[in-house]
Amino acid sequence: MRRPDEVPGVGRVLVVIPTYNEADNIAAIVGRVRRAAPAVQILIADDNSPDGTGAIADALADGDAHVQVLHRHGKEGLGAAYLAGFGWARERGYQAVVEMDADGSHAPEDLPALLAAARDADVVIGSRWTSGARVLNWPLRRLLLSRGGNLYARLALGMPVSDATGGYRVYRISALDAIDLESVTSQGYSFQVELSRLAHQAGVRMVEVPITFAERERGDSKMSPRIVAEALWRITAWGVQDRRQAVRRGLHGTATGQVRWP
Ligand SMILES: Nc1nc2c(ncn2[C@@H]2O[C@H](COP(=O)(O)OP(=O)(O)OP(=O)(O)O)[C@@H](O)[C@H]2O)c(=O)[nH]1
Ligand SMILES: [Mg+2]
Repeated sequence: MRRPDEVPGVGRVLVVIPTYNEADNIAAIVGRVRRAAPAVQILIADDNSPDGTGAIADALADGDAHVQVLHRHGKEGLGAAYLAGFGWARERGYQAVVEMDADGSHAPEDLPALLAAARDADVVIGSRWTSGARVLNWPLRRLLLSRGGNLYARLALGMPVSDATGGYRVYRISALDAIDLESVTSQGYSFQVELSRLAHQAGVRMVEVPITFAERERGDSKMSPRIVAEALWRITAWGVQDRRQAVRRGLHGTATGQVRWP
């Protein structure tokens, strides 16, 4: 018989929600996740937000056994918060983790579709740029940044992923085990690109599912020119590295690894 805290075909799932100053959003997003996917557990990974998000998270956890909080010392970026959340999930025997923003941009109502896709995949990317997806209320400059960033990532890294920068994803723990997470150095958006690249190179099964993405309504974005610059130089450096490796492989006549892509 199926246990009530297991997602069919996937197992125990932990939704990791990183937060920095999301006091206006965290209760609403947790409530929506609980309604949309009652079987999952939620971990709020808060970087000691000055606006008191951590205390609100504690109150939510006190009232609901499906909610837990990871208090971190200070702001270290999205990537570090996710890596800590992934480690937390692995230590506690979860079979899959979900990445989700706290600001409502990632609709919890799309989560059942992502989890259904995870039955036959190791990584599910909630995509803004695949057929059937919708992007609501985004200003033109953000649309252009996302489209341009994804085009550049695809060209530089040769990944068949339409939304490599997107942060609404399901990872099976077995897929994370196949990736050298110790090598991950990204802090901002490039964290998503770096994980896409490593998953692609590891040959795990990746699929994209269309999502409805909405601009945040409350609170401040943590997007900054520094985060964009980090993504740009890292993608460029990875592209150069991949090409050098391909040339070396060609010189030594080594066969390339097989990548499964349903
Ligand atoms: N723990 C932690 N969470 C962070 C940090 N930076 C951002 N976040 C969270 O990561 C998620 C995404 O951040 P956003 O500011 O929404 O960034 P974004 O979605 O790329 O930008 P917008 O589209 O402008 O909202 C949110 O839940 C943030 O609270 C950080 O340094 N530490
Ligand atoms: Mg956001």
